[in-house]
Amino acid sequence: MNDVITIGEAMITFDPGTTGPMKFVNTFEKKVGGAELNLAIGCSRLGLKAGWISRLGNDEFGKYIKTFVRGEGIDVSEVQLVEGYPTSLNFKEIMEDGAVRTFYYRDKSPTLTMTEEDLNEEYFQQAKILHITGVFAAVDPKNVAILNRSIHLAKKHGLKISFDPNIRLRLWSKAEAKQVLSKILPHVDILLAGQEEMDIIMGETDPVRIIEKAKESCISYVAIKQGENGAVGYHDGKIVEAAPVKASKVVDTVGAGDGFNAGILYGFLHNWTLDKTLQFANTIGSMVVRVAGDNEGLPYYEDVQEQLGEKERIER
Ligand code: KDG
Repeated sequence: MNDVITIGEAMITFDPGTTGPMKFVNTFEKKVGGAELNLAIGCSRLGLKAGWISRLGNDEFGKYIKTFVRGEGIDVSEVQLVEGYPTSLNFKEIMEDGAVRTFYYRDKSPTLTMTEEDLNEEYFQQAKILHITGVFAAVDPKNVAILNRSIHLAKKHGLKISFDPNIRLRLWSKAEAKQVLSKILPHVDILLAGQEEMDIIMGETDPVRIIEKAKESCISYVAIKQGENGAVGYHDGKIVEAAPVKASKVVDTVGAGDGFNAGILYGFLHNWTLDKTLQFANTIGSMVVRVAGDNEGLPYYEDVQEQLGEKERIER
């Protein structure tokens, strides 16, 4: 049984060999990225069983990503390689101060070949949490029907629905994001979001107001990500403000939110207190930003224990 299943597109991520404007970068390192996939990797490294539903091009990059994901211990039984749709690409720009921009080549995404009928109901019967994000909806409007069907199957089989708006303004406008994502909110059990995203969807930036509105939508678990300022959570009638965990160095912030989400889902599945879960998730976020790449910095469970001082770190 999978603890967490997720649906989304992955891309070959080209990480710049040097900082500065992408147009002047001459060397790139081939890596893998994709918000939902990063979440699955984060969960798997922590020791959860994760499954990923996707389509990749039947090309060298698609084969590489599938092998890489399988190597992370993720269930790829619902990942297919398709003809005629090349695996998507993402070039990253990282400035000296850590500011990141992404340049997507994902107009003909292999996930365009997916329909809601492709979702395997049995897969949903064998899982505890369905994690979905706004990236998949933004890749193509027809993916909204796939997300809706996945929500239906998740509800039918008693899965909790975890949702991160993950609004990518390179893929759609604020108005489009609000229109689609506000309709997903009433189905959500676990909301994992940034304040700016909730401003777009709800018109609120204040965590307490966001939590109040989330409660109106019957969302029972909320974690508002505030990056270097920590996080605010809500569960069981309690609001908790979690102190920030300072990163020793910020190299690349991409993937930190996905790592945070993995930490929250881990704490949720282990019935941890909200305080403990938020601290765990914040710690993971601070570990991700120290490493270049969308998922290379996602820690294993024992790495987080060492970082939290719960386990001795032996260097040599
Ligand atoms: O959350 C990080 C992801 O956004 C990144 O790995 C790839 O930009 C990306 C996307 O759209 O999924």
